[in-house]
Amino acid sequence: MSEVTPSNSDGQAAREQVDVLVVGAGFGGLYAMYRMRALGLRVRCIEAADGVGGTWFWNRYPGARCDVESLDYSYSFSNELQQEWRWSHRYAEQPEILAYLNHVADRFELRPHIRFETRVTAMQYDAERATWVAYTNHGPRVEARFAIMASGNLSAPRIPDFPGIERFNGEWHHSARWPKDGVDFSGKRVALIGTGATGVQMLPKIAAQASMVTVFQRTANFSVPARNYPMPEDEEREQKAHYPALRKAARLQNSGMSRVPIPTRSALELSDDERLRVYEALWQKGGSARMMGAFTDLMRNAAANETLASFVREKIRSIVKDPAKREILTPCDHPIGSRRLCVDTDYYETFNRDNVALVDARRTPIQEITERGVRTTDAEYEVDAIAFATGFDAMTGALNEVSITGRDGIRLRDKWAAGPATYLGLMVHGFPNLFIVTGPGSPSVKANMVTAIEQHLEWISDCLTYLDEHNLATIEPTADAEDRWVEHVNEVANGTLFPKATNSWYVGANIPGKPRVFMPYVAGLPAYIKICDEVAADGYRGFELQKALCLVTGHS
Ligand code: FAD
Ligand code: N01
Repeated sequence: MSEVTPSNSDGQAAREQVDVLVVGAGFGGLYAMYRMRALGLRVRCIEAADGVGGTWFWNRYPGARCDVESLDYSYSFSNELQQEWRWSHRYAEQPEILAYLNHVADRFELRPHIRFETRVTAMQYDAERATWVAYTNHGPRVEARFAIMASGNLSAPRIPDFPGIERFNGEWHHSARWPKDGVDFSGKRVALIGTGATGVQMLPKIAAQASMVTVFQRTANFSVPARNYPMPEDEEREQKAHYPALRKAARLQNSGMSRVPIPTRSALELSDDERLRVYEALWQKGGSARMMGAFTDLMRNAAANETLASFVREKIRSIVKDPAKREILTPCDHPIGSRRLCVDTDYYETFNRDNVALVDARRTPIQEITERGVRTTDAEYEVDAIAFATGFDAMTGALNEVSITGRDGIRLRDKWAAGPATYLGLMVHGFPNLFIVTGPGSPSVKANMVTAIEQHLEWISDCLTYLDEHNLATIEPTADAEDRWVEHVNEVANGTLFPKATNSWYVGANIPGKPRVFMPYVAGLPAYIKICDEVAADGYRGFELQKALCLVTGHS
């Protein structure tokens, strides 16, 4: 499958030559291998974990599950796979999604391509040979014509730089590095730091076990109920009867989901009573995509958005009994949906338990971790364990953790010092033949990620076929195309309410010092797919295509 050249004095293989390097073996990396192999290319995947699954390998915290319905949050590329695989619930839990991804790796014989427990530490482009050289923390370096970064956009976990963590006497874990054997919180006092999508999933599970949970919340988020249920046979049968058509339909949806109706009217067209009935029905049905997709203008018009925001605030107030907790939990500083809308099971209800306390970490920020627990500006909270649900260096973290050097010695980290710049979220000027899956400037995190991942890898695979058919050696976006894409991404975002949340990870605000740039492309998946398809049909408009030494410029 690959050529390994032993060249060290101790006989250890020093260099492995393949056609395509894939970094990461999550949803993205697995499909990348499948597609590359289908093109007859030699592929090597490097994965830091000791198994496949990516997100679903690492995030083993209690309550972890998807919030896109599993019938949608799954691969579409094999009809046999989607017909045969059975999801137990509307939203599968982490172990089931991990089992699915293991099944995919086995079924399509992808494991032999993967080198596990190995981290890519640096990558360097050798322009003379038009080759990427990837250095790893052990084993041979990998040399490949093409590199696909399927390293994930929520895969670089982040613990805030609280001083003192090393002297804490209890145990502590980050949600995305949760122990495989789980954590027994029985009878323990637990601090839960962070109330994003992860924290809201964790809390009810931890509270059911621990003697006391103290939740540290900095920003109050909106959350809506999941209303998970065992998969009804008729629902599954119906989906499977029309699966190929439904998967196509998913790509015509901003959400990338087939099971969410496309909105047709403004929230402001309805009377207050009619609108409330719509929201109430959606609240009972559960799920965030249906809620945010109820009307055409929820993310475009502040008044429309406020109708939903006030509905959810009322729900929170009606559930949480303690007036002080209610006040702290009620979001008031951002439009609903402008930070990621959380999906929960009994999150707000859990604050009615006697063993759950809430600290407003905006009013009294966490200062340090002590031997005994967590100290804020006004108190020390003694605990036996700390659960960090403090998120990720999102979108750019995993890419910047690798020292990537492109043409003419440009380092990706330096190039992105003021914020990431890509063309289509897929490629970067100065970094030929390096593809990013769900990169900044792509819709990725604003859609069903599996749909977004499949679309990216199909585009990449078609692109490699084109290069081959036209005897082209390299592809790289022009500086101009990249600049215009970045402008377009910003322009689209500025036409929505997303930038109103100035403190979300969409703008990198959770990482001190990270440039505040809105990173996802929010025109919706169909608009994005249309642009990608047109670019390809137009001879890869905006890209420079190089044939051995002669340069062919795709017109733009
Ligand atoms: P990942 O799954 O993150 O995989 C990246 C892999 O690359 C990892 O295994 C990592 O170890 C490896 N890697 C990174 N850097 C290196 C390196 N330098 N060397 C070697 N290996 C490296 N999305 C949805 O659409 N719906 C959901 O319901 C949903 N739920 C989520 C729940 C959680 C808890 C989280 C954290 C995310 C969720 N997401 C969801 C987003 C999720 O990340 C994507 O859906 C999807 O799993 C991403 O797949 P990926 O292959 O692109 O990246
Ligand atoms: O991370 P987050 P996450 N002091 O960044 C807080 C996906 N996902 O792991 O909001 C105190 O959202 C921080 O506070 P603030 C999904 O895309 C999906 O929860 O910055 N608190 C916040 O409360 C999601 O959006 C699913 O003010 C501090 C929390 O930590 C993404 O992953 C499930 C702090 C981090 O929240 C990330 O979610 C889980 C400090 N110094 C995840 N620093 C599903 O689909 C940070 N915080 C179901």
